Amino acid sequence: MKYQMELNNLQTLVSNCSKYPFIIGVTGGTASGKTTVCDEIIKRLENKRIAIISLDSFYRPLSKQDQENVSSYNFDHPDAFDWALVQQSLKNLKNGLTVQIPTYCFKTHSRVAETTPICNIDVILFEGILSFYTQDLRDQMDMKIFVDTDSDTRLSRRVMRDIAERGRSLEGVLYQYEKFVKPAFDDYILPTKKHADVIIPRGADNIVAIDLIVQHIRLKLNEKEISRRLEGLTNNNTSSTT
Ligand code: UZR
Ligand code: MG
Repeated sequence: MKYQMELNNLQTLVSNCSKYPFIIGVTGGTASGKTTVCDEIIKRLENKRIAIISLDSFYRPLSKQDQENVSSYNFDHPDAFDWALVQQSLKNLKNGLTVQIPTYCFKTHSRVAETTPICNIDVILFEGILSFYTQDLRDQMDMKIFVDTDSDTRLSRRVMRDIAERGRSLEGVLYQYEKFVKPAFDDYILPTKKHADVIIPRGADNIVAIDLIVQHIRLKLNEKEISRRLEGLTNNNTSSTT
């Protein structure tokens, strides 16, 4: 009897702990360090059931006409993303379902046949320049992080990265930045900062902020574990008393 009461109390205590994945949205301007922040979080958690999902995977495939004029296509505008698919994917993940993440190819500007299945995950880091863009997406997130890195730093990183990794010219990178990247940051990305729970100044250099975030995630994972064990206890108890 006493055992049952204690069990009921504990159950009430953790009833708000979701058995489903803890979803963390990570946003910020281009080259702010979103991916690095995610990597640093994963490194500290030593928990294998963590996945990073990138909004880049949900770019819309380009039409033939857009492919022909690809230099004037705006990849930083919200219209470039398949919001219906990304919203449905995050909703399904939140409900514990297996989701196939599309693979977008930046060479052909299309989706390739191969997808990445995500299932049995405790923590999902959903990162991208517009990952807080819709209310629907924000509603699925348990924590929202805005990586706030100085715009000069971001531009210089973007220049280095696009030249080294994406085979672009300096002129090309600066043209794209002025024409698309910067206006999209001002019009669509910066306004989503108000939705953040945590704003990280200096991005991945901010070890204190990353450690604090990791502590919070650990707490949530512990609560989830307690919830799981309690459920096991309850099930055992029910089956042994019936
Ligand atoms: P982040 N992007 C590329 O240019 N090529 C790729 O293969 C992947 C992304 C660009 C994208 C956007 N726009 O400006 C930016 N384009 O990277 C978003 N074209 O990614 O937040 O990591 O900078
Ligand atoms: Mg990135």
